[in-house]
Amino acid sequence: MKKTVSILGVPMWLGQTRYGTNLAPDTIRSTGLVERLRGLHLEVKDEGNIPIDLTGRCKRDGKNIKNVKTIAKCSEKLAAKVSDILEQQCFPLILGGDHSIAIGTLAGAAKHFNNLGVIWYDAHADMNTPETSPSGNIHGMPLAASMGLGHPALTGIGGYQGKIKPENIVLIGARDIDDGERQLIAEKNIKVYTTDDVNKLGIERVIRETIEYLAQRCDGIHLSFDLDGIDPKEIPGVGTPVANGISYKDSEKAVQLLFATGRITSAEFVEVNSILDSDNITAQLTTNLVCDMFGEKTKGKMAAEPRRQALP
Ligand code: Z70
Ligand code: MN
Ligand code: MN
Ligand code: MN
Repeated sequence: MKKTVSILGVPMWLGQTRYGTNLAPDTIRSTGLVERLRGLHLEVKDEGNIPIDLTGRCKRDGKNIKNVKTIAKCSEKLAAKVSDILEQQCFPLILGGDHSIAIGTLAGAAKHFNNLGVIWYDAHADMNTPETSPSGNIHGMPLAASMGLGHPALTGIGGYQGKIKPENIVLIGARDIDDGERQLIAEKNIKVYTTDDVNKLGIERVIRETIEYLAQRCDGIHLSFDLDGIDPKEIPGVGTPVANGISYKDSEKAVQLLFATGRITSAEFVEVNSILDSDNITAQLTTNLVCDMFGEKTKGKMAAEPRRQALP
């Protein structure tokens, strides 16, 4: 069966403080994403953007958490939409927006699986709670919220708690981890590959180990790709650049290898900031990355019909 790719934009920026991530879904589209995916003989449906209500915007709704009501509202809409897309047997391709949107994506996706695995490709762990967060920014909290930790308005999205089990998470590229996050990672024994690990082991091995690790339990895998996982020298348009990132070349290889396993059931690309970007280069590279994921540079056929292949 040929799967339809359903593109959904989430123009959210209130998970952090820099305006501009809200523009990314459309700037990414403007670089020709839909046309290129169709060029790979994929069925593509552009579902447009989730409407975001900015009228209720407030700075701090509670203790050390910003814009929680607006983000919770958006997350509910997104969760329902992602769930619909999966119900229709389509592949959700979500374009952020800041990383707070993962709360909604995961709430919508996880209920379709017994054990949804998550690959968190990011410079950050995004595992803070209002108690541990240095910023109160919700884009630093989505993975904790998805595990059931943090503000109840976020952990309860979709009407259930604990979407993702800690043993079904792999972090790749993490290199700016806060104390509270470090504690949580140790306590829950969460698997982490830093950039140094990637450089030492090679990206092929990291991806092979990741899939082997998750495939023990998981019946679906979501790829949550924060562009700041890539080195900021190559990806200028992100709000929180962190040095010593994974190279674009390795990242491209990573998404190709992951998708080629046939086990990735949804994906999101987040944190592109079109105001901080320079000449849309980050939006353009994001489009390239998405197209590479679907096999643009490998085998055209693999894109339409991902097969389970042995990894190198
Ligand atoms: C920090 C916080 C973060 C993304 C920055 C930063 C979190 N750990 N996440 N950029 N995508 O404020 O919680
Ligand atoms: Mn992130
Ligand atoms: Mn990040
Ligand atoms: Mn930090």
